[in-house]
Amino acid sequence: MFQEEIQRYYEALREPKINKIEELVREFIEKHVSSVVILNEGLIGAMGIIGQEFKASKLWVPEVLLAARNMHRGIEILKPELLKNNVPSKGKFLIGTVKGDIHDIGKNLVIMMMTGAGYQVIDLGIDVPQERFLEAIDKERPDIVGLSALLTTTMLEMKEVVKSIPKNFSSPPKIIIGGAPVTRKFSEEIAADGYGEDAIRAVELADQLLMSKGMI
Ligand code: B1M
Repeated sequence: MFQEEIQRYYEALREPKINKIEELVREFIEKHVSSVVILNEGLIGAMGIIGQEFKASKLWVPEVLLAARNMHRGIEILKPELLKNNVPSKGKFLIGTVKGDIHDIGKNLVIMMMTGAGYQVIDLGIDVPQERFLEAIDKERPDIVGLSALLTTTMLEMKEVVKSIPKNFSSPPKIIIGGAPVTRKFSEEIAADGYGEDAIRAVELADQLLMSKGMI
């Protein structure tokens, strides 16, 4: 995508009127731009600029909240395009954003991609404490558990959840983690089963883990 096009996504994310982002995403779908390009370069690219401006205190929380609302709407419009290659159910995937963290755009993208790839998804939402993960794992018996975190502080909460799961279950699910501050190194340090750099890699990783269990 050209810089001017990313700029249009940026402007649409900043716009109080929600129809701007709706029109822009539809325009690009009609122009046959790949849905993955619209997502990664348009929407996520523009949100990256918002993030830099937020960090530099050029934007404030209400403006970022507005961008998040618009981003959710843009993703909603893109969803049918991203889910076009629907396949039969592969396994159960339980996911949540960890305690203390309310960021959910990335988590929702992971959910969308996992659903599209044929996983049955249980979404625990945001700000999910360790006990809630354990209760839900006990009840739902997922094949894979996903943890998302966007803050360097809440990343540490992932460690606690990862530590507690094998202690509580004789046949524990595989655990994958992700979110902007998370790295492969960190996932190794806390003994998670894998790290998904983005939503598409999260699906690849889940497939690999289920394959290693002989499930797909
Ligand atoms: Co927040 N925020 N925020 N924020 N916010 C960040 C994360 C920050 C980097 C901004 C900055 O300073 N540059 C910064 C964190 C700094 C740090 O810890 N290092 C920050 C801060 C400081 C805060 C507050 C503390 C601000 C304040 O109140 N003073 C506060 C914290 C609230 C809390 O959680 N307790 C806060 C609040 C908010 C809003 C509510 C305003 C809003 C969130 C709205 C919402 O999510 N519904 C918000 C937003 C929107 C952002 C930025 C601008 C954008 C995040 C985003 O949605 N990105 C963000 C800056 C940035 O990241 N550039 C920022 C797009 C999204 C698609 O990417 O979530 O990374 P991401 O998901 C990716 C991958 O990471 C991956 O897949 C996705 C892409 O395919 N992924 C996974 C994610 N989860 C995965 C799980 C997996 C696998 C892959 O497996 C399970």
